[in-house]
Amino acid sequence: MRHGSWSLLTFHSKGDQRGQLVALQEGFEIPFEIKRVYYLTRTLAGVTRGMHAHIDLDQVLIAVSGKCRVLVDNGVTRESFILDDCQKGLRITNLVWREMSDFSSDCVLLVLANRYYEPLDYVREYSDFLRLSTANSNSVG
Ligand code: T46
Repeated sequence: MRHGSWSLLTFHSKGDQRGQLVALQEGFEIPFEIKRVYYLTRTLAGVTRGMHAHIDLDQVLIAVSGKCRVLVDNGVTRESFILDDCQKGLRITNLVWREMSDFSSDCVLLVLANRYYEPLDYVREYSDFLRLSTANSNSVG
């Protein structure tokens, strides 16, 4: 049985008296090949984003400024994280339903992904997600 999974990563800061610097390298701090970087900014108050899962996508979400909430759900377990620290990244693997909400007005949510943008990789209906998640967990040993 294998369901989608997530984990919280911690990044070291190379800070000194001038300020902070966090470096992210493929294969070191980021445990996959980085094919795409995007960021969510200026999300309006009260808005919920996401509300989908991916069939084949590994991502790390980092609030480099401000904060937001990320709810993750693999069809069996759900967990809610407040991302408010640029030294923390939430890694989300395949077949995890995600909802991002409670964005502060200064929130910049940086996302690193292991694949190029592919609209067909999105699962936008929760019932489809549950069906795929169950089928996937039954098909692997
Ligand atoms: C995810 C969460 C965390 C592109 O053209 N290229 C891209 O790489 C992406 C990610 C999006 N887009 C276009 C597609 C839409 O027209 O940007 C527009 C907004 O995307 P979307 O509504 O999918 O954004 P969110 O905030 O709901 O979800 C995004 C990612 O799409 C998704 O993969 O995991 O952030």
